[in-house]
Amino acid sequence: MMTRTNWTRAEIAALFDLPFTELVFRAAETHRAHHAPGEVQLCTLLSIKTGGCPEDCGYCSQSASSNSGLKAEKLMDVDAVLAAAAEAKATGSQRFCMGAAWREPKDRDMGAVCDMVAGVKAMGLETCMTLGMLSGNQARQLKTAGLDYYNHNIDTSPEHYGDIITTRTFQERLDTLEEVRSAGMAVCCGGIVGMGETREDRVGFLHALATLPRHPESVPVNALVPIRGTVLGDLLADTPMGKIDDIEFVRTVAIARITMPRSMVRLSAGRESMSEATQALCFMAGANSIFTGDKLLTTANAGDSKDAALLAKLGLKPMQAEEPMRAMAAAE
Ligand code: SAM
Ligand code: DTB
Ligand code: SF4
Repeated sequence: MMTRTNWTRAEIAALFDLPFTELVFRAAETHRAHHAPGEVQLCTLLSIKTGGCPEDCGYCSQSASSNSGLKAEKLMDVDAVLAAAAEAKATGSQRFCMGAAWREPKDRDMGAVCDMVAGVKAMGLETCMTLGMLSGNQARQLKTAGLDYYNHNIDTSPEHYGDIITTRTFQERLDTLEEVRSAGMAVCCGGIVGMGETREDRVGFLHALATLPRHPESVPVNALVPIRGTVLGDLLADTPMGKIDDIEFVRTVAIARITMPRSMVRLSAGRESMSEATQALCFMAGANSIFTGDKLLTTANAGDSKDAALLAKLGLKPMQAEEPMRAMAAAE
């Protein structure tokens, strides 16, 4: 059966309005129809170029316009990246995601970045990068080097986007996603909840993802990690903006699962401060991927031993490698 890409905002809003148990039940049914429900994909993140970013994303510690106190660093050496990937492989990770605090890569950095991709791929890990905007030529270079996935988040609804980021537009995000698709790579695209958005924004965010010409193969759903010195971190600490409600977060995960049935839905940033019970509800509602390891890009993550204990408690097993091209075919 073809995967639907013609969801309406009204349909998504109606899903949000369902009684919670009914919504989670429907999401769990969808999950079972398309995935092995007892398996969770493990992904590891590495910041290959930290800080000093010219973009002004209101949530991000790496923006040069934040006062997070993070020191800008140079692009890591290829060998150091490969050493981190080998460690991730040894701890059972399936995918290695490399992130750079760039608006877009400079052509002079592409050689090193492509060597990282080729080296990580040769270890038998799935490769993912997030480097900001890409030209068609850069996307093709990454594909040739062996890049399986490109992460580029739309972050929030088109209407809310300008309140969070002013240095680029929502449309520019979509343009890069198209270049990634044209180059033949799989797409990882999601966003953040808990940035002071309304429920209507959460509807608009999921609607934008679920009506892309092809659903992203991976959909990371992040809960804002509040970082002092960032616009949103300070707002959360100093005003009544408040953290996202756990139940509303689970609803968002459930609707991502229902509207994008074949995608991997990743419970991403924000897990560190989430209770085990909330995480368990997310898995029940169809989340089937997490970031493991002690660190995300610049902030703490739950950590391997905590995660292993949680998965054991819930009887969930790490997923075995999924062939990206098969995932892409399945998403059609
Ligand atoms: N510079 C690239 C870009 O923006 O596409 C890649 C790195 S960026 C840090 C990757 C994603 O991490 C962002 O799009 C955002 O969704 C997420 N992220 C960053 N800071 C976060 C925070 N404090 N809380 C939750 N998610 C965050
Ligand atoms: C995504 O959606 N979340 C990850 C990954 N893609 C690159 C990043 C989360 C970053 C959390 C804040 C930090 O550690 O700086
Ligand atoms: Fe730069 Fe990405 Fe952070 Fe935005 S989210 S400031 S583009 S590193």
